Amino acid sequence: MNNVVENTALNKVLPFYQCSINTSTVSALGNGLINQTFLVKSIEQSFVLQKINHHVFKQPQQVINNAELINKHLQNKKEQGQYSLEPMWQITANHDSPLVIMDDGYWRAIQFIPNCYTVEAVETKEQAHQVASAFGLFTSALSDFPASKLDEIIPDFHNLDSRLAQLRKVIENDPLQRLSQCQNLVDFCFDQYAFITKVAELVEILPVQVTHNDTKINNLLFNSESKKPIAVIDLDTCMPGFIMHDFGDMVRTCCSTLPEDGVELDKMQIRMDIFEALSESYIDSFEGKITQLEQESLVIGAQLLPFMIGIRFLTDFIDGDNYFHTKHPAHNLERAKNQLNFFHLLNNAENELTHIVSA
Ligand code: GN1
Ligand code: MG
Repeated sequence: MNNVVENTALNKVLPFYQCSINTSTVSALGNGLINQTFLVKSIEQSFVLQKINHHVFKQPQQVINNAELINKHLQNKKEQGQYSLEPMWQITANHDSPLVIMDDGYWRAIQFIPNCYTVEAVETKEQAHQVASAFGLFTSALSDFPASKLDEIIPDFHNLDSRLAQLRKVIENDPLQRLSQCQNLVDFCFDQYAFITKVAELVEILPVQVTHNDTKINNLLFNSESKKPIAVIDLDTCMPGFIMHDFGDMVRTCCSTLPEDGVELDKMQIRMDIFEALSESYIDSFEGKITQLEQESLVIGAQLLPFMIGIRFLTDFIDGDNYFHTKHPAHNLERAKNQLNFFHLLNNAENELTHIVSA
């Protein structure tokens, strides 16, 4: 999918925030695969401007509402000394709403916190501890939030059976005749009966929590002086879910020696020291509120997220790259191979992972 925003669109949307393209500088921000994000800087103000991908987020107003509800809850917790990070507020535009609806789609702005930076990849154990603590604190602070108040932004987002059903459907149509390039990967996915059954049984009995569902290190803001996380960002996929999803996505994005689209698969390994740090700090951040079953589910979550996202990349490849931004025609296929290979490595290492999580 293409990732271009015209200047004319920016020209129309910026006046909603009391600025214009002539009085501000606008630069692309981050590497998201779905939304388009910009940093807008003028003499008076700086803010983050985002064009919401409404093919993915079909009800942008719900995305905005969920973020407001979550922020208010986090702010209350912070005032009670029970949340040490910052909420990330959306900015109310000229017409008194954080959502701006334009001819070309949906826009919103988010506060910009100065003296902060984001990190693209975990380098050190210390960073892994920080990632796990921050996302753990976030879910822990939301543990008494009435999850039913949140809209389910993308139904069945982390539902393995639905993701497999989407793959099944797309291979029946095979619109670009790409199946022949990836039949072995498709077979690999459907051959995982034992794992698929294990997940189906587990999701029936795990407690539901408000989870973030996109727990990469680049969804944290770090303070330039303390070098510590000060906020969890990108609340777009916050929904009722299971903590194994958040832990699994951290493992998926922090513990591989390759980035998610890296192609030198023979060089891929699990960074066990990073896994150990994630596991220790994530469990600790719940201060005893995590159940035995949830703790045990973390290893399955670690295997599940690369598996599920591998299936999603593969589905999008066969479908013709309609969902994720891609840079070349094989990009989704390379991502799928990478993620399914990581799943395979995590399966082989199951005993070691289980030992670490239960230590
Ligand atoms: C998407 O755009 P970004 O990076 O925030 C996707 C996640 C995937 C991720 C893979 C709404 O997130 O689920 O893990 O790409 N978000 C959505 O890089 O589908
Ligand atoms: Mg995201």
